[in-house]
Amino acid sequence: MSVLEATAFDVDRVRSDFPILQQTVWGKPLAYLDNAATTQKPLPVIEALDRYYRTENANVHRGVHWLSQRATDAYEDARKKVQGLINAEHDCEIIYTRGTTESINLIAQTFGRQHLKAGDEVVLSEMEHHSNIVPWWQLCQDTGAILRVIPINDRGELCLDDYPSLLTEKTKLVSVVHISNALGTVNPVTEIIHHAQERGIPVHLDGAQAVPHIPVDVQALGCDFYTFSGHKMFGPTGIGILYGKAEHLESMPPYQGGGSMIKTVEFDNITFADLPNKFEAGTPHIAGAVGLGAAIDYLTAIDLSAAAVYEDSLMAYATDALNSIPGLQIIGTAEEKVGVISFVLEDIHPHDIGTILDQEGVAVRAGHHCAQPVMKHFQIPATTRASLTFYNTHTDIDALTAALHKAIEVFN
Ligand code: C6P
Repeated sequence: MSVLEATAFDVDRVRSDFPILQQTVWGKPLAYLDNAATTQKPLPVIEALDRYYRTENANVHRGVHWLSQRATDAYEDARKKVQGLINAEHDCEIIYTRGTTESINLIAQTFGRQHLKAGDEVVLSEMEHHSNIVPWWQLCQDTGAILRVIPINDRGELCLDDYPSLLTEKTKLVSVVHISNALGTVNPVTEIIHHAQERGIPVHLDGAQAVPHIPVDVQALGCDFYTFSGHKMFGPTGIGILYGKAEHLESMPPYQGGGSMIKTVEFDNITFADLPNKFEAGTPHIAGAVGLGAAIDYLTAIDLSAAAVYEDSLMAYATDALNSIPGLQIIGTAEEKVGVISFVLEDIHPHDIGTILDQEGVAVRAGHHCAQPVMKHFQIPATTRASLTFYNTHTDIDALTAALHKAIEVFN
């Protein structure tokens, strides 16, 4: 990549949109490298939340009054923005949830319960986040269905050769992560979907780490379900998305019962609302949806392809910098990798590393990253994880590297 390409993205201008990044922590400039856990929020998102509560707040879909109409319009406009972002065919295929976790639980408890019986199988991978394991495990406990697992290799890539043989007439769903939060691996989802759909098996993709980094087109992918969280893509916490093909969502039972999700209620008969309301019981996170819409506007307004080129060059810089530290081993060295660098350093516990880094103003995550099977594969209890996005800088990486040298000094 040429220097020109790498500098085409104006990171200083973008950073000025994120007030939280201007802070110091323990007297040091903040180097926020925990973006896979949650991203920071740009001013337009903060202002949209403020404006919503100052000028538009009311309940949605209920009132005839002016404010309620405004709140409903804002809530539904945001749904259309999500539809545009992932190129869903219909806006009713976009269901608001609390986040990826709730979206996956919704699929498991509705579609899963409807389609799985004893002996049936759900295919996952060894690199799943617990959110894409536990709901399926719970469902298997209840139904007698079985989990089958696509293994990973020592680079942290899926062993795709083993995948087609896992697909049988017993397989009722393939549910895999698009980009791994623990390793950064970008999975070959087109191939995964192709093999499954050749056999008529639906596919869910956990897109929690993908939507903030790469363009996602659910129609081009052809996946049946796609899930992600607002807070990992510069939007508020407590709002997430379940995309499902209308044909599935229409035939699935509701997840929760309550207001807004019904057509008629009598004590001996209840009929349910049409999509998407059938899956949105109770008062939703209206401000969250509005903030998510503002985050999508923000992402659309900055040059995302220039941001991706910049992010790639920063990943390469960070990988080289960390590889040059004696005793440091990167966990997850996939050919296709985005945003995440997990590592172990000598025998220093990641929590100790994380604490020392914090003293230097460097925010990373240390632990199993809710991906214990990944840790088991690499026979380690935990990693330290630096996760990057387009507002990070070479200075952030230099601060990380310097702080790691300090950690080595402290522990030797
Ligand atoms: N990963 C991380 O630090 P929620 O919490 O519902 O917004 O997202 C859950 C989730 C599901 N799938 C993947 C791939 C994820 O990365 C996450 C969240 C955070 O890696 C918190 S554990």
